[in-house]
Amino acid sequence: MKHPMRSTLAVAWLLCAAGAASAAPAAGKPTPAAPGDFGPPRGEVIHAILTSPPMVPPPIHRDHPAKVIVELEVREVEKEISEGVSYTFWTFGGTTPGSFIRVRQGDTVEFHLKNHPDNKMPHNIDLHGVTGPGGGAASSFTAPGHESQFTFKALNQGIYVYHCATAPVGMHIANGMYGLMLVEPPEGMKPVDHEYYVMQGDFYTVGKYRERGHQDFDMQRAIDERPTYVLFNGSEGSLVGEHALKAKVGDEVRLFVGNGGPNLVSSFHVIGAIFDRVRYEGGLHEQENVQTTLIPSGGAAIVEFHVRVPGSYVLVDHSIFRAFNKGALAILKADGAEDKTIYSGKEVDSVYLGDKAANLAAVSEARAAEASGTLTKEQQIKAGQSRFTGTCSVCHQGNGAGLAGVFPPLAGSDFLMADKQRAIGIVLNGLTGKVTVNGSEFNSVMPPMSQLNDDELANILTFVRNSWGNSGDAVSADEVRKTRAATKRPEGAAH
Ligand code: HEC
Ligand SMILES: [Cu+2]
Repeated sequence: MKHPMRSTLAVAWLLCAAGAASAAPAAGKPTPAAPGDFGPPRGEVIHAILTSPPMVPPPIHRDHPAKVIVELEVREVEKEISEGVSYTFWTFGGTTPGSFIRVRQGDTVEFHLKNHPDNKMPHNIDLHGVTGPGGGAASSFTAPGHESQFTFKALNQGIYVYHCATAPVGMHIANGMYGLMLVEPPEGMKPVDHEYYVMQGDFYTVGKYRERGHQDFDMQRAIDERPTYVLFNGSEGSLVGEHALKAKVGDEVRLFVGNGGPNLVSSFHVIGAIFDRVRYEGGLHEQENVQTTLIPSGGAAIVEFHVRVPGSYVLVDHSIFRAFNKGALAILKADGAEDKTIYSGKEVDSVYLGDKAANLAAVSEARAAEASGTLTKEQQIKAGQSRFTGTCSVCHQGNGAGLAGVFPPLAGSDFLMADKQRAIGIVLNGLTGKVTVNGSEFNSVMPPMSQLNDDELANILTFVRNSWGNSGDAVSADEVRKTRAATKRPEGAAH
């Protein structure tokens, strides 16, 4: 793991906070009463329930302001950011985004920030829902093995981001140190069928997208704002497959959607749904019938919609390369009866899910086998099949038959089987101009697929060369690597 310059830790941010504090109010002018100050806390002291994403703590049914104790522990943990790719996340509560905090407007919150003794870095917290310099940052600087405490009154209702603000601030946020705090209005929120917690973040690794193994944080990429990953809930797999959000037809769903950044603004969209209501920027105003809502870095929104037709709804950042090439994609799976009067049917999977719809177990198995030097052709075929879906199948079709006059067949293709080296080159670099496959001529364009990693491409071609009547030897990642290295590309287009 890389270490930041320890000597400058926290200095920049603390200076900032001190500057704000020294701006004294005009002498003699009384401070107007705060809107959400309902007096001193009453009743029993409450220990806040914190939840890991995508869960949200239960609604608060309380008619008075209380003293609420929040205990949040910072943990530096190694986790999977993508299949076969690990990353050292710095977290509030063990997850990225951090634990969800839910309090009532007017509550007095006694905040305890603990920094686990095994951690390497000091941390603190800036809660956007706090009124006061630094949002708590200046009072919560905590070394590993220590605990800080401060108290604030939750004056304003709304959905608020919190994040670490220890220098280098950008690095702490990029490593996953952000989360949401909901300050409920005194009367509570309208009940809905499901509440979920989703938060976007951008990540910067030394290796490229889906490059295997442990990946370090890349400071220069972060400064240049060129993320390797843009993710919901800190991992490509966090909200797909068995981890997809769930609902039933007829349900009303409320999503608390945050954006931790550190750099990007999110164009948050759910494919196939229209938001009935959006509390944009987390404020009090509502907009209705929204297709895409903008969520600033360090901001949040509350979106609500009804699920009326069963199937997969895809949550994306509609800056769409982020969804398909950097991971900003999550699924809400709705079960229930079809309503053909609203929508005639046909699953969205093949169009929008791409390889996220596939079972990744075969991919993990192949990766593990490759690492231990025991990879078999059968394992490559299975893993290749998962990646073929949504990558090649859009044109060559799921059964490899192609489309007469438009996309040549891969099934039983004499052209494909004649030259393995050429086939690797076609996938890496694309193909244009006349080709004759099984006696039929095609004259079209296949785009380059150089975004695929060496082993992904090797597995796909091994699958294709051993399916639908084809039979050939395996394609190795090494063969792909050599072909890639031998290809000249324009400056800046190097994959
Ligand atoms: C956007 C559509 C599209 C996608 C996606 C696509 N191809 Fe192609 N592919 C084509 C077209 C069109 C041609 C013929 C190009 C020409 O006419 O010069 C072709 C040709 C080929 C050929 C040589 C001809 C043959 O049928 O044997 C191979 C091999 C091939 N593609 C493999 C793949 C593989 C593997 C993938 C996925 C990694 C893939 N293609 C993804 C459109 C596509
Ligand atoms: Cu931190």
